[in-house]
Amino acid sequence: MARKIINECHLLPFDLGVGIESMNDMGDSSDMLDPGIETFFDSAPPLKDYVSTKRKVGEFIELNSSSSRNKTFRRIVCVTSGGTTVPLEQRCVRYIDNFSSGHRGAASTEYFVKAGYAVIFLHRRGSCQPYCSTLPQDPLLECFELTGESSVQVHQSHAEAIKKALKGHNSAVEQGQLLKLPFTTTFDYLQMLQLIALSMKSLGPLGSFYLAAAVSDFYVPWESMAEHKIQSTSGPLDLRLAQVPKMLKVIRDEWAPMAFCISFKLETDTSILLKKANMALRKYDMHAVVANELLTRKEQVTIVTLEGSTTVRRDETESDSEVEKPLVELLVDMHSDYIEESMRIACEK
Ligand code: PAZ
Repeated sequence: MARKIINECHLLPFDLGVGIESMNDMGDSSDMLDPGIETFFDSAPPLKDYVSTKRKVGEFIELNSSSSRNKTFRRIVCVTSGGTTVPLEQRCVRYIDNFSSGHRGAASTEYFVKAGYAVIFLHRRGSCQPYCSTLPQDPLLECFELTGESSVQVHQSHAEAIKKALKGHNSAVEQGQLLKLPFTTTFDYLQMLQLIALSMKSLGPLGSFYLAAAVSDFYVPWESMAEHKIQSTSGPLDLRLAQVPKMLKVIRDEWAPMAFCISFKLETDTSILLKKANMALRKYDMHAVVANELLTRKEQVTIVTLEGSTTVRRDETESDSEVEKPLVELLVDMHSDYIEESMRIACEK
């Protein structure tokens, strides 16, 4: 169980002026960005749903930080999940993909909601969804049966699983604790992450990032990308990929400097995993880096912090237990300590 009840954040000594108006006045942070980041955003095709996404995020934050809700503020975590794609053509037929089923992000979202958080679930379109892990693997149509000319019912053998999934999902949405936003490309993902982070800036330490998405390290800049389908008749394909600028440090330095930030490090070679996680922790000024190895990622992960590292494991005595349960519980406790410490410092000022 998470050590502290987290809805007890009554009036805080931070500026939580997160009305829709202030969301709209987020300012243009581009003058502060490093040139690689500026180039990336300048050349990216604009987000199709920018206006509605910004509105949804603003309303979600407003709902969960509104003092009209019994003068309590919910913590908000942005969980990123799934892999980003790198298109090779502007009218995309082919793309490079990053491995991630989205299970980590989807399962973690459920545990964050259970712990009282409001979750912005920024996920790869079509990847695993919260509350859906127990749904039958059968093709969709095999879950239902026709019971008349115009009536359909869930097949008895799947009824319990679907009822459980619906209950969990609907309750999270009705309580205003879940906002699902899909991305496909690295361009979409990073623009959405920026929008969300800037919107969460005013939450101070109550905001958090749990960055489990597998984000491409390389991309084809939009202006050097073929417009139409690349023709195989032109012979072998030479590709030059530019490096995707690292955005983790920008979240800490500019977009949402007070937010509690957790990133993930995936490796296939265990001998370099902890070293790489430690490097990321320091280089990007994360509060914690979750280190995981591809084959054992569902069994155990190691949380690396400046104070040391802790390995958490799935409870092997329970067949359906998930490593995300102890992982999220530990991170929730760390977030509680971080908020307490931030409040203490703010009160001393
Ligand atoms: O999505 P999934 O459950 O199949 O896998 C999760 C994961 C390995 C993508 C995630 O835990 C992770 O490490 N993400 C960051 C990957 C990276 O190093 O970029």
